[in-house]
Amino acid sequence: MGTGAFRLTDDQAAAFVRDGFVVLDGLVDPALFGPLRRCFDRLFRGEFETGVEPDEVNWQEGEGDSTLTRQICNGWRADRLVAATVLRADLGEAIARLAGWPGARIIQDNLLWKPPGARSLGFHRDNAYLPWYRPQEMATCWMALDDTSAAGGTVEFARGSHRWPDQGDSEAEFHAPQDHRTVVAEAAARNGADLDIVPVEVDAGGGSFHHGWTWHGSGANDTGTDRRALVMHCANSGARFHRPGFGEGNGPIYSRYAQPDDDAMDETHFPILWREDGYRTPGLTDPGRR
Ligand SMILES: O=C(O)CCC(=O)C(=O)O
Repeated sequence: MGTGAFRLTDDQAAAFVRDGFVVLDGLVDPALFGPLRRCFDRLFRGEFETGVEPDEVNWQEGEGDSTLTRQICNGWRADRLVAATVLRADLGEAIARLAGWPGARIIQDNLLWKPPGARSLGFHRDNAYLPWYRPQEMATCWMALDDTSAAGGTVEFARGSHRWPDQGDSEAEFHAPQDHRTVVAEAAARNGADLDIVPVEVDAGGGSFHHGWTWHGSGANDTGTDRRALVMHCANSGARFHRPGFGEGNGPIYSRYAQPDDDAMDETHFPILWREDGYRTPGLTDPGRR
């Protein structure tokens, strides 16, 4: 990206509509690779710069299973540089345009760290975990902080799967299933579709955007190098809580931010990154302006 803002091309937007994802280079300024990797070190050690704990901490140094992919969700609440990266207006704009929304707000970030030898993440579709808000949609930007490869367990997408009509998900194991592709193979068969799996192989700083109904997951890291990724999952800027879904998907974690008598999503907890009328939640930092 250098220091300029990211701008989506028409070809990239067309690929997203056709395939349910698009792979690209240059999403993250190389000057931030080192500082962001150090954020991963700190957060997985339990050092939270702002004093606020992330919403989900699934791995910590000294306690976590060394064969699992390390995961933290909403690290932006804990760390200012993570916030400056996953709350970027330019990426929010790209996500909103791809999803066909008037704007984008952050729902969840993921710090994913798959060290050498770490196991897979099962195939899944993000929208299936979101019965707690409406519209029940997510669109995502996945940013690699290391060079990625199929052998290194990079994220992989089933091309065209966002258009498969049968949306009946089997509740699959997310962390380290025996075969991370079993559920997507079953889904392809239910839909009479050919399974075309595409790994995101990019240099550090590259990555992808994907649709909330696109099947995706990743294999084990069979290389000798780390695979770290920073992920921003966004919703429509106008999203509101949906109480009947609070107990399902990841609702029990995120619906704690609802007011007792109002379904509005508070921007303190789910900031608006970009809206077509020029609005952005006040006070959000951008990289380089910490
Ligand atoms: O990085 C991965 O392996 C999975 C990422 C993922 O599930 C996502 O970006 O939605």
